[in-house]
Amino acid sequence: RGYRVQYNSAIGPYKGGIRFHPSVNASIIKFLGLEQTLKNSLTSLPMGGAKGGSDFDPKGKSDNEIMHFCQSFMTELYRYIGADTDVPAGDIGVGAREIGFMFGQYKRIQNEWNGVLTGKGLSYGGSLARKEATGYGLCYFTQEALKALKDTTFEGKTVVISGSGNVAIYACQKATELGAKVVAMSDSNGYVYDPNGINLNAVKEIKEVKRGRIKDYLNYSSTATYTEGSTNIWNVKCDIALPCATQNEIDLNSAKTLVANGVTAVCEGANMPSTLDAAKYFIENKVVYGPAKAANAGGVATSGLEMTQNSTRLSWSFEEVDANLKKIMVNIFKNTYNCAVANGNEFDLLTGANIAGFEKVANAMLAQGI
Ligand code: NDP
Ligand code: 8G0
Repeated sequence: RGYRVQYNSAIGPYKGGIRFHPSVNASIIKFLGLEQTLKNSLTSLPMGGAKGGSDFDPKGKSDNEIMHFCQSFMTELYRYIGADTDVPAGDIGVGAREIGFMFGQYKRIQNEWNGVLTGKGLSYGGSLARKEATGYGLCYFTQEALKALKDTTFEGKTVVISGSGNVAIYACQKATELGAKVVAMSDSNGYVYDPNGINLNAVKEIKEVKRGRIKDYLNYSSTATYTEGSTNIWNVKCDIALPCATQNEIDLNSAKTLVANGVTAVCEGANMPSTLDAAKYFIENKVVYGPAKAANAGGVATSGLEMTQNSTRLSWSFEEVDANLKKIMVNIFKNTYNCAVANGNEFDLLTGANIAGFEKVANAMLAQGI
């Protein structure tokens, strides 16, 4: 079963990812559509909010089976989307391979090249730094938040990252570049702990090339250990936690464990990884809590930059895209932080992001009589 929820187009064309995972249902796609609407507003780029997906399970399927599913999905979706109408992208279970198959099918049906999808390959309209953008942006946001709320940086910090997909991998890369040591990563089966720091090239080979399991990391490191169960990762002591897998992966119990172990910051790469009581617990305990709609907005922001490059028929350098991304993340932190302060609690970036994101959408709707 496939879904596309076009949640709000007050600010710009509908925009948001497509998820292939057996857990997908209408309720999940709707919550993601609302989050996307407020997040896209925060980016300051002209994008409305949407989300889509299917309960199709890509695990264990051949390239050929994936291609046929993507083509069938697009055969139903194409009439609802377009560069100025609704611009989907990847998400969980949908990466460059799937975007390529869907883009090819869209063109086959529509007989037109337009920037209808983002996250495209670099040879056919994709943007440099889109692949890295969500993970990098998460670290840029975290950096700003650490500075403002705790007067500290990534340097010398121990980091735990859940997931080992697109967001997790590039969050690991940037956190390491900024001087931190990432000691644990996971997938839906379990997590690996490597006290010497995760060897990211090994994770990239396992996940990006071989499409394997995180357990295979044991073949690449003699110092690593593997633990079954995806949410056990929050028992690993760390200064900074970056949940980058999926919704509701940190419940109140995990939040209490993280705080008891002295966590300084929890910033969300995934969408709504902390349950509401977990998020409130972080805020009450003055943890630097970066809510998803602000902290992971770098991905969709860079998709916005891909749309700009497609409409102007230009392609920017990696450095140019990355510099724009950084500027956008700093600005998102500022707006979120200012709204949190105005609301009476500088640690409540959750309310700050909701207010900052909502006000712009509401004003745009009022102005247009929607
Ligand atoms: P990927 O498919 O590349 O990776 C997902 C990772 O999370 C995998 O390691 C996967 O493990 C794990 N995972 C997925 N579902 C579950 C689950 N139910 N329980 C435990 N682990 C799970 O996806 P992305 O990295 O793109 O997305 C990760 C999160 O980030 C999602 O919440 C997504 O919405 C959000 N996000 C993504 C953006 C992007 O640009 N890609 C932008 C903003 C937010 P396994 O392989 O075992 O399934
Ligand atoms: O590029 C996008 O529109 C996109 C893709 C995957 C996830 C998200 C998100 O913001 O959650 C956006």
